[in-house]
Amino acid sequence: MKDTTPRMVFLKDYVPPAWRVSRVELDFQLDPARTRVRSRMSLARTGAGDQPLMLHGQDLTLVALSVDGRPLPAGAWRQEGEQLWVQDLPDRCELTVETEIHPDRNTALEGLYVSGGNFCTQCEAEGFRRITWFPDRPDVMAEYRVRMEADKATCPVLLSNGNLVDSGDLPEGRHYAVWHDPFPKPSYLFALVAGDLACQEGHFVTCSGREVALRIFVQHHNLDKCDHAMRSLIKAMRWDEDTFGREYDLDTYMIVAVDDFNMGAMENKGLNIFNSKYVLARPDTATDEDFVAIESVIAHEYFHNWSGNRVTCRDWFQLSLKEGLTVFRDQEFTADQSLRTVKRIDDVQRLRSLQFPEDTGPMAHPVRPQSYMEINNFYTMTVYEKGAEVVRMIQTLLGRDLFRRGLDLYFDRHDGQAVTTDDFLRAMEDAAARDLSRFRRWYDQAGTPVLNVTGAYDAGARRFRLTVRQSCPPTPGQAEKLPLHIPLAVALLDRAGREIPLRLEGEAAAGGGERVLELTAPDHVFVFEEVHEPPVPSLLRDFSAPVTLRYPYTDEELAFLMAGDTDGFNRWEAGQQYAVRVLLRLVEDHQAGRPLVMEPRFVESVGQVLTHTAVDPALVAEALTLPGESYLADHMRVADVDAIHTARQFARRAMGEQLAVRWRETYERHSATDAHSLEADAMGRRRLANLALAYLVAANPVEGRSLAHRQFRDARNMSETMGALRALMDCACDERDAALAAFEARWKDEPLVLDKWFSLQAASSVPGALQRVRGLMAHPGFNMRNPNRVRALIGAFVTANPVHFHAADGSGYDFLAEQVLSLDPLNPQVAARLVKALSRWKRFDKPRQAAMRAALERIVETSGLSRDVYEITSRSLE
Ligand code: B3K
Ligand code: ZN
Repeated sequence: MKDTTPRMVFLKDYVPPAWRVSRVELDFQLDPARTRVRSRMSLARTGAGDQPLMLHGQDLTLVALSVDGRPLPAGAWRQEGEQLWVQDLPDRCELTVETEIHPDRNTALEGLYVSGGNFCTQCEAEGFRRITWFPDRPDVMAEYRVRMEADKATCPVLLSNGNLVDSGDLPEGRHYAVWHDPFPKPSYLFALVAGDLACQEGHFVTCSGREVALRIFVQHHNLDKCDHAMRSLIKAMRWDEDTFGREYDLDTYMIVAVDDFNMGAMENKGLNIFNSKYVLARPDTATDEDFVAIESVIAHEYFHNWSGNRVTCRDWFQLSLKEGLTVFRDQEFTADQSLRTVKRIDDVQRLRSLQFPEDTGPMAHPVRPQSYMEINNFYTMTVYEKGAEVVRMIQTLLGRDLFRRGLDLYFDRHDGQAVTTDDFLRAMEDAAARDLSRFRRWYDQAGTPVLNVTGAYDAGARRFRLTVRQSCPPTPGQAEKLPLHIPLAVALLDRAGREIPLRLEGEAAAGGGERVLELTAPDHVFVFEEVHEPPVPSLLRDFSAPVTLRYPYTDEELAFLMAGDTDGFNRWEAGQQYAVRVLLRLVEDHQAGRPLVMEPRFVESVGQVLTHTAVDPALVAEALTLPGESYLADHMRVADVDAIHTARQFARRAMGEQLAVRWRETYERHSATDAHSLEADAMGRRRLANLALAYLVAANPVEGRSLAHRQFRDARNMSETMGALRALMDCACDERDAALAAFEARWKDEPLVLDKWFSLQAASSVPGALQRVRGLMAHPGFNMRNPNRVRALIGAFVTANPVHFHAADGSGYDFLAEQVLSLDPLNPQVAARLVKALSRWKRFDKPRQAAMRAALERIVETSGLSRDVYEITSRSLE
């Protein structure tokens, strides 16, 4: 059992390791029920003194312990929970530990476990300690040699990090393989795979002419779904050379897809292990979003080879050092493969709908947290997505060239080391000769900063004054906030929508039309000269900082920006702000019992976007998608999920009805797109056609449904199938039931496809959602031990079905508490993710608050909770 005593780990308590491990030799006798692991570590004391050696271990049966070949006497070591202390060791020695583990009983999916009959591992963050006793911390980097033995019939494939150096047959149907990884690495990057897998081969020639063998391993029946992953990997490798000068370093690069996996994928050196969701795709099984997600995750894990593996983290507080930087890199990669503005919009939407809420909840933490109870709880949107925004701001402040120079210096200076976010910033400062001391606060301060901006035009002096005040709301443990260094990209637009050349007071001549203003103090006033007419400011262009910006635009100004801002991101942003306003007015009307009326000017603005054939279809689709229900809820003092749902549905219907002719034209124009092209343009057309279909269904249920039914029946790929199903999902009708039944019959043996079917139903707003979800838990395709299934069904219900999850009778909350408690003993990581859906209870009305609290209390009072669930639940109740 995992030790569940609450403990806190603090960044301020960091001490370097007292012992180094230069080499490890691991020997695995693989057996699902009982695996023997022998580990021989070459140890050296790092400093003076006689500090004992400390090893981590969890759920291990210790079989033997010896030093330099001699068994350790009983008094020379002691075990306290998950720590083992060895006293009086010579300054240099070889320590051998033998343990026994039970992969087939490992449902937590950390350490060595069995998935689909194959062995695989997951060691980040602290999973290696479930394999053997070891200083399981990222600043202990060692060279690994791994020997494994297994049954040849069930495990013909034996893999580990690095290069294969030996293999052969053994008596009794067993065989062995030996792998050596020449790059010293922390234990969290260790990986082992053994099983019966098929392999797709590819190859890559690096910029210096080295040949790299690429191998993707999957279960045999999935071999026809690997082409896209292979193409994505090759693209990513080329792109990282071209864009950041990063070359791959081993002779092979392997990816293994497994069905049971807690997260998306893992960047183990030379042997990535992936959730099969981010590898497998065929046009009939995967949507365009799936194809894009696969390309991006494959790239992300590949990019970690430099940002994470060659240069790694000193301790887990530095997690964003590798994650924020690597997310930034994968975002840039995707932007280069598609439409940059669309990618930026998608990323900002993700940040605002998932990270901003984190910043206002009980788990709010800085990009570099100062403490944790369970590190697995800190693989968060803040560490990943806000971390990426922080890196992006550095690029904005330094400019692309200096940023690139800074990155080169960082990789060069720290290759082979375990370092900190401060080291990263120092490399940037040194390369660019800039002082980023105030900027550093982004790493230490939690919360989403707010920029209150006002503008005043002085016609006589032809001046425009922009006043900017920054503030940041308090977060748990951080009542007072300091001003941050914020890049604010701005332009001033004249009546014709042109950028006015910018000249700040005191400057000799006007520069270009866009400027990055640097905020460092609580208040700033910027005076622009020679402004010949009252301008409309375009602020925070391309979302130049992860902040909330408030400017008192009129509706007319928003409509103007929506139609013609020269910054593509801000065109979308103006439309969103306008939509939020219109929808919140509808919410108020609904709450006050007034009849709902759609604002004609808004519909007109939307209609104009729809007629703009020159704009990319994907951008049109972005612009015409109304803000989501939870994003709207974040704009209310007390979230009213029912009123929001009603208002949004009303707006969709009104927009559908009033623009029906144009939706119809749009649908017809774009639904004829080449069915198999994965070019950005084709994907954009499909997205827009599906959006048009959804509006047509909202506007005219009878006609719309038959259109959707036809699309479902004639679908040429999964994007068309899902577009039709999504359009039907919120109406209780025969077409919906028939389509769901047909989908299930066709895909019941493809778990990843069936997940879509689970999610659609879990997120549907038609009455009886909870009953359906409960019913689906008994479906033969559902399995509580599989994280993808849990997320597809239970996860989708609690995150994507606000009306039913927040049902006034509290039934959704009771259901979640029940599921968390039954999942926690099996898989704490996944259980802890689910419980977060209850954490922002303060956002709701009193009766819901009480019901959510009661659910949290029921969880926290249960004995034997994992640290993962305990931390989130108890902090939510504070
Ligand atoms: N580094 C892994 C995440 C590990 C999560 C551990 N709970 C995947 C990634 O970010 O690339
Ligand atoms: Zn990552």
